[in-house]
Amino acid sequence: MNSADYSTHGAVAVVTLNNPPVNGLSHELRGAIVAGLDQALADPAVKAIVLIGAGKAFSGGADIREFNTPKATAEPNLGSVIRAVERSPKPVIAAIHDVAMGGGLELALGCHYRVAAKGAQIGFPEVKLGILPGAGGTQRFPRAVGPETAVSLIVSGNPVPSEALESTGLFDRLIEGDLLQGAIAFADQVVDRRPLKLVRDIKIDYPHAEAFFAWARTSVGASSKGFPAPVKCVEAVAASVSKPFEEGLKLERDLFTQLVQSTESKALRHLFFAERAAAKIPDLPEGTPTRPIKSAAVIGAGTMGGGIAMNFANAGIPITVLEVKQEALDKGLAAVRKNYEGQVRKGKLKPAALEERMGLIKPSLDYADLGQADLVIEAVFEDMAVKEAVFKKLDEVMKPGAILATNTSTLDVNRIAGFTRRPQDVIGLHFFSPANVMRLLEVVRGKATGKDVLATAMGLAKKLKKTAVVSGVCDGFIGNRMLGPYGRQAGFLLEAGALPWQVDAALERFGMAMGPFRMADMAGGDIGWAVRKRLYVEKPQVKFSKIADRLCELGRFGQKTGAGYYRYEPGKRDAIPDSEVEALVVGSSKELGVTRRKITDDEIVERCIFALVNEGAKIVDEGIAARASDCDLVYITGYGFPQVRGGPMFYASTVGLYDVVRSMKRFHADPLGDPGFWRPAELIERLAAEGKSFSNT
Ligand code: T1G
Repeated sequence: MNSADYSTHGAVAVVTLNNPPVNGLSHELRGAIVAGLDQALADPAVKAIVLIGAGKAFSGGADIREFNTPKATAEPNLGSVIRAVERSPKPVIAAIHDVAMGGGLELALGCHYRVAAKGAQIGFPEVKLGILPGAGGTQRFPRAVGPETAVSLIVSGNPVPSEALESTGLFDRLIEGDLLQGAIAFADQVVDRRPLKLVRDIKIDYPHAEAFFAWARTSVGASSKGFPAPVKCVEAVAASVSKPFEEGLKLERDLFTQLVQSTESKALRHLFFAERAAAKIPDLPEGTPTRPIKSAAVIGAGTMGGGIAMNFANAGIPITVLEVKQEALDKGLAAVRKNYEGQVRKGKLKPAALEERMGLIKPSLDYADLGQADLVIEAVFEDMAVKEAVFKKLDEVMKPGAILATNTSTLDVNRIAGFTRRPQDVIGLHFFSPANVMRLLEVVRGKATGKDVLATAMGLAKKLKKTAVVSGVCDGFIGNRMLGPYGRQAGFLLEAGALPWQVDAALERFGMAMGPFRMADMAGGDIGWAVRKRLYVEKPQVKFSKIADRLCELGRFGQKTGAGYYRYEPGKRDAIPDSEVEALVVGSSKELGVTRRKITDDEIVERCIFALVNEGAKIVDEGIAARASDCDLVYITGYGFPQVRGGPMFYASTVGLYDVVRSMKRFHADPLGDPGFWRPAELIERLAAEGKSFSNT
């Protein structure tokens, strides 16, 4: 493994890339490819060479496991391998199946010929890692497919199937049937063709270059705010038209070096690994048996229930939706259909697919209809008494071995499991609204949850195309628990001297998709009010600004009531600063005897973001989250934290934990509304003292 196998078929040598799982171009594999080439060149009986991939890919690109290690650039680096291929006096044919991405596609572009099976994913995902193709892809790909197609694929980072590029010069043939046999037959046909043509020697004749690249720079720049890589991709591709190949290659290398050292790229690469790490559960061995999920059910056809049902229908899993009243059921299914119709209008869904998916969603008013489902998800009102009634009923009707999941966003999953005689089958599947859009799924593991149930939930998440993060049981799990101190600190800032629109603007300039007060108005102030009322009883030591309650007492729940922290014109969602709220805020400070002071945007960002970080560290300390990067993933995929900052914990590491702790101590001396708020988490203090960052956890 992590090598290249060599064989000959008549006059054709075959070098097979073999580095599971996707033939990442590791240092060992790169050396093995060159060795295979040399062996073929040294054999006079060999007239042509085929490069092909073992397993499920030609190559998924550079081996990401070597990132940030010396091996990534050790010779032969990918550029050297590609030059060795180009300098071969015997034709080299790339035979592509399943995946040719990133460096894998760059390797293929260095070959004299390329043949492919239909359906192979062809693309350059580098931009999603905050970099650009760094082994000649920005110079060779435009020469093979034209500048416009090259800009589209390199800037988007999304792969296309090989047949979509059939009309370009990328492939010399699409092979039906056995790829290897087809490639060998093709090699036999071209074995004597001379001179050997190289993609790098193609001169691009593109009269629209100036206009196209001016447009591309403007439009890509506008749509990639905060992400430096896409615009640099355009620059590199432009050079393939305006400069000789070697000069273009040098520009690509310079741009790659700038990007790979950028904080944005380090953040995006951190998230790439975080997403994969989250799937690894320390005490859940690979290959833990799972239960088949051939059918599902959801209790409740409200916004959440309907969105959840869509996830299953989108994945082709039939799902029964149960309500207590026909009217609620009809309303819920109508909302689902309306959602799909919107996707059809936008061209994101074919009309036939709409009916197919609606056909997978079966409405019901009778629990007996659920009995044979493999999984049921409760998505009813967030009240423990209601959950108790539902789970006792589910315990009666669901077949043995069915998984009983709750979509609760904060309530104790252990208590819910206790309402049944099968706590090992109970788990939390916390979807985020709108459930058919938001990628995050918090998988809440109860103390009794079976390992097979957990493994099944993780596999289901992948099938539903969700980013699953495992959480232990605590109030708010990971995301909402971190949101608590963040919102409390924002409230205290209002009493100290800030206004809602200043706090929101500061955090949105930092990169948050939505500031805390606009978010509260969107979610509905009454939701938070109910949680605070529960906490006033259960956790009286947790202090809150009274401003939120004051607004709720006035019936100002946000968008749903036309006024909250902001006011809203009828039918509009634009948040308009409101002098009534300003008067209420200033009045609150006066009542508290607080002399309002100027609050800078920096202080707003530090106090709110470090509040997230401190709670995240406590969550890791308590083992609720397995690692700090899980907290990052939750905040990026569920709460609109800016990707280019890598998540709250990664951001704190880039600031430096020593400085974060110093800021926390400064805030502790001026705690605003809660003297106990700024006690640094043990994990942060320990890492800061050791000069470490969260990536060491
Ligand atoms: N190297 C090593 N391992 C990789 C890998 C790679 N490039 N890509 C995926 N894996 C692992 C992944 O971690 C997982 O491992 C397993 O393969 C299955 O992945 C110079 C510098 C290729 C389309 O960014 O897009 O080339 O968790 O579940 O759904 O210009 O993986 O099972 O242990 O995603 O079938 C550019 C990223 C690198 C490719 C397959 N390449 N990967 O999807 O499987 S930069 C990428 C993907 C570069 C050059 C630059 C997908 C896939 P495990 P999976 P999949």
